[in-house]
Formats: sequence, C-alpha cells, structure tokens
Amino acid sequence: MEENYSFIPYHHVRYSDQETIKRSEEHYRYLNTRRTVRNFSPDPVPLEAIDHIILSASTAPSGANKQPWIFCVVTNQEIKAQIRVAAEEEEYLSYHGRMKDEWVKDLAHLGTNWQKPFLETAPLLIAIFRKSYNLENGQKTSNYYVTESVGIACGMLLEAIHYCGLVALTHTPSPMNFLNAILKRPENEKPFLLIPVGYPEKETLVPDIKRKGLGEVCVKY
Ligand code: IYR
Repeated sequence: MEENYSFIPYHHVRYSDQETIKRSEEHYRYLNTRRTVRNFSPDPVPLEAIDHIILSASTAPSGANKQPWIFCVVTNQEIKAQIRVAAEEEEYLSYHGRMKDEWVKDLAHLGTNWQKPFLETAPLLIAIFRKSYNLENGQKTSNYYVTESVGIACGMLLEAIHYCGLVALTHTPSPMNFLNAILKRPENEKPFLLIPVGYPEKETLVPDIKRKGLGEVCVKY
C-alpha cells in the first residue's frame, strides 16, 4: 500500500553574486573571531539564551531526521563540582600515562593540564549525549550516522554560542562515562562533549595559534 507523505514549499532567499560574496566574507571574518576560552568568569548567563542556542543546534541535519542528541544543561553548583571531581580523576590518569608522549607534547602549547577549574567556575555546562539507539518503553529503535549528526549539531551549538557573545570550551574528558552516572542518563545515551559556557574571565589570554589558510584546507578540481 502506498503511503501519503507530505511535502511543503521551501522558502528560499536568493542573493545576487555580489551579495553572496559579501555575506560569505563577512561570515568568515565573524566566525574567525571565535576562540576557545579556558578561563571563565562566574557571571551568570541568561538561561533563555541557552534555550535558543540549543534549539539552534537542534536544527542540524541528522540521519533519517532522527535528531539523535540530547543536551543536558547543568547550572547546579553541586553537580558541577561532582563533574569536576570525576573529570579530574580521569584527566589526571590521562596526563600521567594514558596519553602517549607525542600527544602530551602536542598539547603543551595550549597550556592544558589535568586540572579543570572551569567545570566549576563557568556558570553552566552543556553535556551533549549522542543516542546510539533509542530506548522507549524497553523498545530499541535505530539511529543513523549518529556521530556525524551530533558532530554537526555541536558545531552549530558553538556557532550559536559565539553569535550571542558567549564563549565555550570543547572539553573532552576521557573516558566520560561518569556523566551518565552523575546526570542519570540511560544506557543508550553516550557522552559526546562537555562544553562549559559563559563569559571570559577579565583580560583572559588565549594561545597565539594560527588557522590554516585556504590552500592548506581546500583542494579544487
Ligand atoms: N581531554 C584533555 C586533553 C586534550 C586533548 C585535546 I586533542 C585537546 O585539543 C585539548 C585537551 C583535556 O581536555 O585537557
């Protein structure tokens, strides 16, 4: 039996070539001002903005439109403290033997170490989980291209955070299973990234690093 699936008109805005080029350059210049920040001010952020930021991320394309993500927003100071303790336990082991020497050397110029005070200082943490499958009333259903989908959503999240004048850190404590226990997330949800969000500490510094030029990241055929 043929099913009736509905399609609706797509509303598209088409710019002139000149306007297209202008917008692309402006957007690049704007995105190029984003920096990962590791020192946060404790100033609170308006939580209504966080809702919009998460809705923005959740507009990302996803395999079969399954939207296989969940964004956990943590502002509770006690929970942040628990996350810090658990993350630092893992990171201590990582920085003291689990990461090979080459990796530790590659990170040296960023000034990172096993200590993660930002997990308590930042006014909020967004823990993103990928749903490797769905689990509803004991029933398992499939998701597709989960890593790709959630990665795209996180990129859009970072852009939305930047657009609002907030800063973020894409933190990757490893392994991150402790997030399931602390945030009481079900087994089908796997932690993907832990992103402190807020305002930068006054006069914070960031590493003096360069982005690759077009010739290094793009090949034209
Ligand atoms: N997860 C550790 C180590 C780390 C790894 C990479 I690759 C970085 O770009 C930065 C840090 C940490 O968060 O410190």
